[in-house]
Amino acid sequence: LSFIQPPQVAWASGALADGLLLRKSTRIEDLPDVFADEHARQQLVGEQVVYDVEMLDTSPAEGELYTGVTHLYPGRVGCEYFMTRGHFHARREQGEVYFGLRGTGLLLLQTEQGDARLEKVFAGSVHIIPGFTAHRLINTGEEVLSALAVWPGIAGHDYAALASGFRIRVFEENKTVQAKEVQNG
Ligand code: PAN
Ligand code: ZN
Repeated sequence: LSFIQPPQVAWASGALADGLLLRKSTRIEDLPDVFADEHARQQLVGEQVVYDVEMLDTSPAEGELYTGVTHLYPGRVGCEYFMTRGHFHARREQGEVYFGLRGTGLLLLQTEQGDARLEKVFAGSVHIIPGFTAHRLINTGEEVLSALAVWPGIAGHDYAALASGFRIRVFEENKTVQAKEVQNG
């Protein structure tokens, strides 16, 4: 018998290798109305990538799991740190696990009732995202923030439910990280 060579994640960089990868880049122009300062966002429109997601091309069938790495680049729109769009799962009850690989940032979690909290993300951090909980990564550091995620193939993404924004926004003010509660967006 021969031994199967599995896909690989390089822990230090988060780079995935083999396993029929899918890649998706999200740029500033793909994120209208996501940041508080829409005018500042429009000034940055160009080819700037905010984050890349690499995924293993595995089955979406019920019971199967997806594996992906998000690389969220350092940067700000106005004073607000670069972040992912963020979503609930279309199948609300489905959870997910994130593992911090490199860089520093925050994972913003928000329930359907609107209760929001922030977990620190760093190399080795483990984040249990329960069902019914929206999630967004925020890069508060000066390096790339990379996180490995595992989630159910049937979970799906619902971006519309939080189109008007999460309850917390994170800004750099006086060289420090400031999280602010916002009313609606
Ligand atoms: C992640 C996210 C990834 C990109 O794989 O999809 O970080 O964020 P957005 O999907 O919010 O743009 C995940 O949570 N999957 O379920
Ligand atoms: Zn998710």
